[in-house]
Amino acid sequence: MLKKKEKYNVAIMGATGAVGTQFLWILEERGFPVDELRLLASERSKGKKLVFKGKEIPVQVLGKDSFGDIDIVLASAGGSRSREFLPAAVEAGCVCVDNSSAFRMDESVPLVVPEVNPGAIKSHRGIIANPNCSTIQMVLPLCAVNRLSPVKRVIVSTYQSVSGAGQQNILEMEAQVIRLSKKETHHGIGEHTVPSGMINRFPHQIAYNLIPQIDVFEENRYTKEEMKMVNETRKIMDIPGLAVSATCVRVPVYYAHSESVTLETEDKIDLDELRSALNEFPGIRLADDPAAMEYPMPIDAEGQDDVLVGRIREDLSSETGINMWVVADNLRKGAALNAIQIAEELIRG
Ligand code: NAP
Ligand code: 3JN
Repeated sequence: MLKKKEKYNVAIMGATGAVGTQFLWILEERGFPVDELRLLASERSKGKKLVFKGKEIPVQVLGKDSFGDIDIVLASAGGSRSREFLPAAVEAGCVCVDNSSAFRMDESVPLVVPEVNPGAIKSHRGIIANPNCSTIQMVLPLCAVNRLSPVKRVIVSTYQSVSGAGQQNILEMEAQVIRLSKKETHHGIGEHTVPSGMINRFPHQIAYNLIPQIDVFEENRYTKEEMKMVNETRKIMDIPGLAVSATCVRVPVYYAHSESVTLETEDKIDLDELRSALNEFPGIRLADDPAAMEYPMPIDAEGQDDVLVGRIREDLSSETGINMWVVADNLRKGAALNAIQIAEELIRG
C-alpha cells in the first residue's frame, strides 16, 4: 500500500522509449508531486541523460535492485521486463502501474481507465495494469453509451499510428517516407515501394501502405492486439459476456490512433441524448459537426489529452445500432497519461 506523503519517489522503467519520454513530460506538465525521479532503461542507454523540470537526470540500467526507496513505478519497458522486474519492485514496497500486457488479464490485478472503473484501483496488491491503447480510447465512449442503455455488441476497426509500435518503428516509417520522397515519380505502378532492406520491424512496408496485422496471429485467425481489445474491454466494463469483434490495422500516421466503432444497445438511444452524454463524460471531447466538416483526425488528437468523438450516427443496418469515429493520442491517453491518472488516483487515496 502507498503511504500518504507530500512528494513521492518515482521510477520510470523504459524511460528512454516512446512511452517513457511522455511519462517525463506529463509528470512535469501535471505537477505530479515527484521527489526523486529514477530513470531506468537497458544497457544501450548507459550514459544518456534526460531532462526533467530543467534538470538533467542520468539513465540507470534496470536491475532487480533498482527500486530501493521508490514509492511508485511507472513501467513501459515491455511485457517480459515487467514480468521479470515488477515482482522485485513490489517486494521492495513499490506500487507499480504497468503499461504492458503482462498482468492485464490476471484476476488479482486491476485493469483501470480512471474515468470508467476507478474503484477497481483499491483492490490492487502492488500492481495495477494500464490497458492497451486501442482499448482505452474505446471504453470511454462505450461507458457513456452503456449508462444510457446496456451495450450488447461492439464491432471495431482500428487505424493505429506507427508510434504505437515504439521509437524504432517511427524511425522506420520516416526512413521509408524520405526514401520515397526523393524519387522523381512514385505514382506509377510499382514506383512507390522501398527496397526490402528498409523493412525491418514492421512485417511489410508501412509508407504509403496499410498493414492489417498488429502483433502476432493467434489460432482463431485474430491477432493478439485484436484479442486484447476483446478481453480487456470485457474486464474494464465488467461485462464478461460482451460481444466484441476487432480488426486492427497499422496506418502510415505518426501519432494518434483512430477507430470506427459500431455498437448495439439493448434499447434505441436518442442521438441528441447520446451527444449530451458523450459531451459530459470526463475525458471526451466532441468534434461532430458534419456541416462544418468537423470530425476527429489524428493530426488534431496529437499531443491532446482528450479522446475525440465524432461522426456519430445511427447504424442503418440495425434497430439499436450506433456508429462513431474515435481518435486519441495513443502515447498520452493510450499509455502514459492514463497511467499517471491512475497514479494520481492512488495518491488521492
Ligand atoms: P520503445 O520506444 O521501443 O521503448 C522501449 C523502452 O524499454 C526503452 O526505454 C528501452 O530502453 C526499454 N527496454 C527495452 N529492453 C530493455 C531491457 N532489457 N532492460 C531495460 N529496459 C529495456 O517502446 P514503447 O513504445 O515506449 O513501449 C514500451 C512498452 O510499453 C511496450 O512494449 C508495451 O508493453 C508498452 N506499451 C503500451 C501501450 C499501451 O497500449 N498502453 C502502448 C505502447 C507501449 P533502451 O532505450 O535502453 O533500449
Ligand atoms: O501497436 C500499437 O499500436 C500498440 C502496442 C502496444 C504494445 C506493444 C508491444 C507490446 C503492447 C501492449 O500494450 O499491449 C505490448 C505488450 O505489452 O504486450
